[in-house]
Amino acid sequence: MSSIDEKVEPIYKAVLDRNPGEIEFHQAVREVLESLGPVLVKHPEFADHRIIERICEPERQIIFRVPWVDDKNVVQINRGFRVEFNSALGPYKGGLRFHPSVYLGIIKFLGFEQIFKNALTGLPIGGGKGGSDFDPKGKSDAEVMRFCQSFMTELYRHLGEYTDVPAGDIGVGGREIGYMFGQYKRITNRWEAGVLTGKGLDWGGSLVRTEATGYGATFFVDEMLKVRNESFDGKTCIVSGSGNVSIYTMEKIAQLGGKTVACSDSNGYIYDEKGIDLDLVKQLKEVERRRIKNYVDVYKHAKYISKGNIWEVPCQVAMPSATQNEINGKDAEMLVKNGCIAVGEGANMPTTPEGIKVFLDAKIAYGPGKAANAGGVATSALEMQQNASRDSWSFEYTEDRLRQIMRNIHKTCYETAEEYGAPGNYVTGANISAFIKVAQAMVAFGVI
Ligand code: NDP
Ligand code: 2IT
Repeated sequence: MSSIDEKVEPIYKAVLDRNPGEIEFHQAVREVLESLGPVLVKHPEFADHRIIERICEPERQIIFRVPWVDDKNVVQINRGFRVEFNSALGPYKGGLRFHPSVYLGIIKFLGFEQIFKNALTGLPIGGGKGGSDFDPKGKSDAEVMRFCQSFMTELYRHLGEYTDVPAGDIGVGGREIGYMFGQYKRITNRWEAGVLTGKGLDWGGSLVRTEATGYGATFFVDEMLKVRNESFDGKTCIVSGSGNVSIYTMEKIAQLGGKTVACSDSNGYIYDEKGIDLDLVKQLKEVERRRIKNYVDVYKHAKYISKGNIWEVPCQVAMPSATQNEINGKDAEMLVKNGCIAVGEGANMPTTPEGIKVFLDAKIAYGPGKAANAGGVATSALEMQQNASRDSWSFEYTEDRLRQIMRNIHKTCYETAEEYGAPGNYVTGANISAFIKVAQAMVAFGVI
């Protein structure tokens, strides 16, 4: 781990004391605070206004009971969260995660990251995140519907197109957004498109939103490669996960001439030296909701490695697209040793601090999540824009906007890193440029 400036250290200590046990939140805060020492030298007004202290404290945290009845008529109780972290730049914006590991510390790390990610998009969105410890795996469609309806029956009062606009994340896709939008509409008697993003195309959704995070992350890596006079053409790639972000990362990699040979789920990974057949992955995951191991039922030449470590597969480009802390220091060393030259994070905080250090020391192209995966939320903001004007844009136009946004994010991070004496360090570039944007708005608003 690198060090925190002595002026910032007491702020980090206070975060640890005030948020005991929330280790993922501590990790996310530390990574940003490590970049901020030089910012306070150039902008002493941020210290005078105690901007860092304020940014680390969510504006509002909502925790609620989510009771529902399963198919056996048994009452189940889950816990729901929405952390409305920062609204300096726009309404709270960020996804909902349904996964058994969810607790306040996970939602706070994600909400904190989201503030800076959203600032990088250049679009008017603040940062928030929510979710539940509900596990959608093995649940029937009717159970998922009843859960989503109960979740929204509490959450709706906190939402609104100018207040807080959720979307998907792990375990929340088009189906869940549909159930939640339906319940919001029923309770409020308002057809308010701008209250959720990731909607279906027939009822206010945007083309490209489904693809956006994966496409955007791949565009970001493409930009990093261009700086090095490289491209995806002919590169062997590894993409962890096999959900929304992973699938559309693999799709764009293929379109840009790369070959993905491995992807995974929480049980194991598949290796297909001929290149993953994406139509089959989509059929298994999006249509049939099955496991990635079922891939080898169709392709006998491919291998399924149960409980294996996907990062042991040699590659030139790695795109972690499953979950937090999926690449540790040893994995990072293995990747670098095996010839990996670029890492683009589709997932949020997938690399541990030790892993990040390995990538930065090796001077490979490393695109941190808050920059590389910002295409999803950026396209959510484009969906809000279409909803506000009751318009819908073509696929080509929307993808062009996304590509341009990712180029701009890359440029901003690259130039800010140079300006602050850390050329090529996209972590520094992303943290500093995003922080300054949010901080300037907060100074303008006074003490609120
Ligand atoms: P999905 O639910 O569609 O897919 C998640 C994938 O990751 C699945 O393959 C899942 O495997 C795997 N996974 C989830 N949790 C774990 C775990 N604890 N250990 C190992 N594998 C795990 O989610 P998304 O694709 O939407 O999200 C993936 C990542 O991208 C997350 O970090 C999310 O925060 C981030 N992200 C998502 C955006 C979006 O627009 N959806 C935008 C920006 C970032 P299994 O089925 O076995 O659980
Ligand atoms: O982590 C993320 O940026 C998301 N899950 C997408 C958030 C959004 O509002 O589209």
